[in-house]
Amino acid sequence: MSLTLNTRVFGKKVYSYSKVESTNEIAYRLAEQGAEEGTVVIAIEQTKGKGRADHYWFSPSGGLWLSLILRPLMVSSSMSQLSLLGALGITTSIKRMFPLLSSGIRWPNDAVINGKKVGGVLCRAKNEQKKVVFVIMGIGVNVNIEEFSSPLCFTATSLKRETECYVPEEAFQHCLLEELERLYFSFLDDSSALLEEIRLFSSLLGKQIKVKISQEELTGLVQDIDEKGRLVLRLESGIQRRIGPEEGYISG
Ligand code: BT5
Repeated sequence: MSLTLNTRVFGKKVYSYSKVESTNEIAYRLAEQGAEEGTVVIAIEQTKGKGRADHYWFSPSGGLWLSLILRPLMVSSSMSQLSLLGALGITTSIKRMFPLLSSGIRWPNDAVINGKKVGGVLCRAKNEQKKVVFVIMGIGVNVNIEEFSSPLCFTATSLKRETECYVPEEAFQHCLLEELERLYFSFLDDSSALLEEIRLFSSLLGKQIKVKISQEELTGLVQDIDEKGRLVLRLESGIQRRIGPEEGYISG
């Protein structure tokens, strides 16, 4: 894999750190100061890596922890699909570098290999009058992490664990930025093309799952992911429910 970065805008400006609390926080501040679309903030280690809803994100050295500044011309309601786009970018990068690994997307923001989480996405937007001013797309990928302690050891994996080889981190980072740029501009151009690719890599389609929505837990069959990035679930009662990416998470 070449070390050249073949992108037009993503990663042309990179802020690199050895240790930070969270790359998302730094990227947010830079975006407020006017940093351009495609600017990347990357760190070897995060001490307060964040997941959704203030979940923690385990981010020791050996992983790829980066945040990308986006300035899409879109209404804030379309922004929910960007987490899926990020998860798809992780998945297609894994496919490009390791075609034999069976990686997929687990709605709404996970990249998985054989059911274990290898990467996650956290998007945070600044909106004004229902329009997006900027989005910070935070991406975490367990590249060369060798060990996870409990309870992560039951649910997480890394590229090194799956391939049993050291993975060149810079090559993976370039591949990821190239895939994210391709998907992002294709999405801005025609969101239906992105949806097709999301469906193709979705590990949940046709599966029986449990989704937690605040205090409620729903069980049903995943029928589709719709044009708004919502999970289309057929409940045991036969009723169909559409669940937005911010509304719930898979609990089983
Ligand atoms: C996510 O949240 O998956 C979003 C992860 C985004 C991380 C990136 S790293 C760069 C940028 N800076 C940040 O501070 N964040 C972003 P969520 O779907 O809520 O998943 C969080 C859950 O995943 C946790 O509650 C754990 O169960 C699990 N988890 C934590 N660390 C993990 C890891 N390294 N690998 C796999 N699973 C992990």
